Amino acid sequence: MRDSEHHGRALAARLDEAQSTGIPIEDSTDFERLSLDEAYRMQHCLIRRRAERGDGPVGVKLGFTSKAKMLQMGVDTVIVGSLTSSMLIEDGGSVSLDGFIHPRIEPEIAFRLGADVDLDGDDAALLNDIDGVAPALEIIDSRYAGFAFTLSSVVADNTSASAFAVGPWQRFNRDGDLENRAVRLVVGDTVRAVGSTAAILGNPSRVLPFLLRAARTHGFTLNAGDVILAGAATAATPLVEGFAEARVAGLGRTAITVEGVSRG
Ligand code: 0L1
Ligand code: MG
Repeated sequence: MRDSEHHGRALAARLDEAQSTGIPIEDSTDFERLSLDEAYRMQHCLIRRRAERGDGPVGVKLGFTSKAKMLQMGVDTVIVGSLTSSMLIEDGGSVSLDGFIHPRIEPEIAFRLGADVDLDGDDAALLNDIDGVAPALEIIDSRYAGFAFTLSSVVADNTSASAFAVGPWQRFNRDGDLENRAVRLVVGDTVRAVGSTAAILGNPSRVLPFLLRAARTHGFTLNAGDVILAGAATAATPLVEGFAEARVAGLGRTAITVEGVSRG
């Protein structure tokens, strides 16, 4: 095995260990030094490790899809992470804080793929392959101490992906209007954020061409049945014990119960 490959695998193992033990990585310098290509390769390595223990991929997520977050991070690119089966919380189900480091939650729009995607298709191809849309919640949990990351380190850390819930699917109408739907996030029985789907690149459907390009460039596959989390419609807020709900006008809601005590 080449030295660089060995080093990459060792770094992926550190991220995997931080996720499974709940002990954050204090010194993330090695992850910050990665190029974007190396960071995506590390993310794929991390996902292969999960798949080897039966936690296979079930979709993808996009991050930095709001202009506000791009500006905050000083980046002009969306990032892509992988969703795996153990991250899925059943709609109406519960999750324990015990499994996280310093979790935050955000309201999202989810798309579902009705067919395997031809990555060589044109930008509209992916839009044609979407067969469902739903309100969603995403729990993000950086594996770095203090939630501190750079573009490369957060991509290596699977874009902080940690858990997600999806509400009832509705048929996706590609000409339907997902733009400017009111979004409300309740956490711990308090309304924590209100916003609009317009925060997601002006319209959540606009993330799809970005995803197709990122899939081509960075080696993602997009398969029938996959969930696509399009990005957050409001800022993320700390996850606390109690109830959490995302409600999207005209789309419905998804809710989960949060139990236990955070380790963070
Ligand atoms: O889902 C997201 O928008 C998160 C992207 C990664 C940055 C973060 O952890 O806040
Ligand atoms: Mg998100």
